[in-house]
Amino acid sequence: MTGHTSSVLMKRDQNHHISQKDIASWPPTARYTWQVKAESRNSRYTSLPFVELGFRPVHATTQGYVYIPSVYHEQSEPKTDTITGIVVESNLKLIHEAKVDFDADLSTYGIEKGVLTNPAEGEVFAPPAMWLDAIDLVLSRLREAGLDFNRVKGLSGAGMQHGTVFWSRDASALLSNLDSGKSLKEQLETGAFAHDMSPNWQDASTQKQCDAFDAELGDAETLAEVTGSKAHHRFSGPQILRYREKYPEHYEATERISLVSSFLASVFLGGFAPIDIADVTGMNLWNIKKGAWDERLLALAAGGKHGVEELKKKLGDVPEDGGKAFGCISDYFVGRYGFPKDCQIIPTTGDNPSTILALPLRASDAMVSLGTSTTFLMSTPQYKPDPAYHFMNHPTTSGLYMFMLCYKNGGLAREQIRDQLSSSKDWDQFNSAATSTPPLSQKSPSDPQRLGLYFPRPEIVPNLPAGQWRYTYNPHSHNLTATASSSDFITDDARTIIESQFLSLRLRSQPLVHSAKDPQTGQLLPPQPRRVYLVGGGSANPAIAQIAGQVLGGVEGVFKLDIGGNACALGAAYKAVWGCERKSDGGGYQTFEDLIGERWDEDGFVKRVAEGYTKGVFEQYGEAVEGFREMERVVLEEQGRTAKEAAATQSVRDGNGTAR
Ligand code: XUL
Repeated sequence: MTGHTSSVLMKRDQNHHISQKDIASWPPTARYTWQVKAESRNSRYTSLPFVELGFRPVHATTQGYVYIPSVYHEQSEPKTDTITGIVVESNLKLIHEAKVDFDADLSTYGIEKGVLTNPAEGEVFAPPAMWLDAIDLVLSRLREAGLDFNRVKGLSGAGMQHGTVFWSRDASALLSNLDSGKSLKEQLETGAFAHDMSPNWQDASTQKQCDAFDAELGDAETLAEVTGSKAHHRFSGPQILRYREKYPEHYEATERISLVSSFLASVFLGGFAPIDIADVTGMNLWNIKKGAWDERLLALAAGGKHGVEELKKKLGDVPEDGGKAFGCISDYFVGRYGFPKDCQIIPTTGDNPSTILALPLRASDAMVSLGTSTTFLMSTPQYKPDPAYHFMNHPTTSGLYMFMLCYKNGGLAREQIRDQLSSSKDWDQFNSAATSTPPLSQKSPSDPQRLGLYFPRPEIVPNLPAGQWRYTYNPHSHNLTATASSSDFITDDARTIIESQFLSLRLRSQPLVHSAKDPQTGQLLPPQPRRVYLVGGGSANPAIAQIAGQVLGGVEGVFKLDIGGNACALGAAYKAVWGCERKSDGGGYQTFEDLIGERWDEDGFVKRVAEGYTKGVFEQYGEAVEGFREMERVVLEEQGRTAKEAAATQSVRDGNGTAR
């Protein structure tokens, strides 16, 4: 932003400033129409579009006029079996929340944890028709919860990343002519899809296609350099390639391919919505530096150069601006629920990009989502791709990237140890075992450090089969010794498993963090995150929070988002607030971080739950990172993984990318 801009509410056709006092005196049920005008350095009252104000907001501020619902796949525990609608005011306060649990509410689809499986081929998928039912159901639950849809000024959402939805050639006409007297499913299920299932992020059916993707650009490193990630089973590029090979007629009959996020936006828009600028980087098809589809990878997915244009058409254009509305809501939702006709559809994004929008995350802040799986997210201006993890475009802010580590083993692995400790599945027992064991089980500095890997499910980071491994590491001699077989459980495992999960995060995020001054003493501290934010089910556990701070550090400490709802949904709602209310001064738009930062109620929204950097302990874990890296390498080699995969346990490579 170049010039200073402030917005005021203006009564329509009158140059009359509305003050906080005026707003407070409005009767709550009256209907008002106001215009937002901008005072900027160069021009008075010119640049902002007209904004209708419906009923007086509950907590009115001079900017308080937007109510946002967000529909998404839940980020925290478990990940793919719910859809939630939340509503926030423009001051970011959560006012409504409703949930649909696929297994409990939509069991007629025969799903388990929200998905269907075909184990013989490693397939995991879900019917988009079920999501249509879930959208109608969650909106009717919001209505039951008292939401007046007429107040909703904008809507965004988040969808499970990587999943693809294949629309038919009739879909566009069907989407734009929906009858609000009938359900979405009734009208779309039979004609709108070229294929009735959508692959899920847990799908593992595409090894052959992944090998082809890695090989297409030379190797996994180059693919990661170009697209932000090496080939992954769940990524849409390999999934589209397999879909075309397995169902050639369905591919042929596909007019448009959406991600789950753009599927949501398309339904709300009543027409095909573009794929979002962050979610497109979870496909292995988008050239991040060029900001365009990579034609070599499109040709691979499409079966040759001749198919590139057709596939490009199926995928559509990807707008750079994650805040610019796609248009107004479909009449279906106006008629059925009472949304205002001009309710704006703001680009929807993936569940992980949405999660980093749940707070004004600063560079060097880390977010750890502790659900069934674990994800580690950072917002960073550095582009340092590596096959071991993901770099994605930031959903709102050009020049920033999202760094992500995604583990399949998280909560489930901790629960397994908890259950070995306590037949009554008691977390207190697990926590007291974890906190009474000294760091790395070292009773004295000369003791070796105890390390382990605990994977009840095959892991992505590193690429290992299910199993448990335990070692000791001597940081002085660098000796690593296998100590026990997988069945040898001891009480120390409660601590070792938490340490193991955080050591893996520390190992891989090392090159993205920097030295900073201790706010109390002014002393320069070793490189570490400024803050560690915990979200998701595991964030409520004090033992996990304490060990997170000891291993990862955190100049200002470890924090928990304490705002109800959950991070992924809130991020989507905040994105809608930003899209609807960001100011423009002609030279650009107010950034997401600035807008949310201004409205962010630090004391109300986050809670400091544990110490971060602790001198001595942090350095002790620094030594353990070396042993941990070596342990992963040895186990990978033992399991017959390639030397390259073993080398991928190294921390991120140096090298600067170009910001988009
Ligand atoms: C990220 C990933 C998962 C899904 C879960 O790459 O696959 O986090 O987004 O919803």
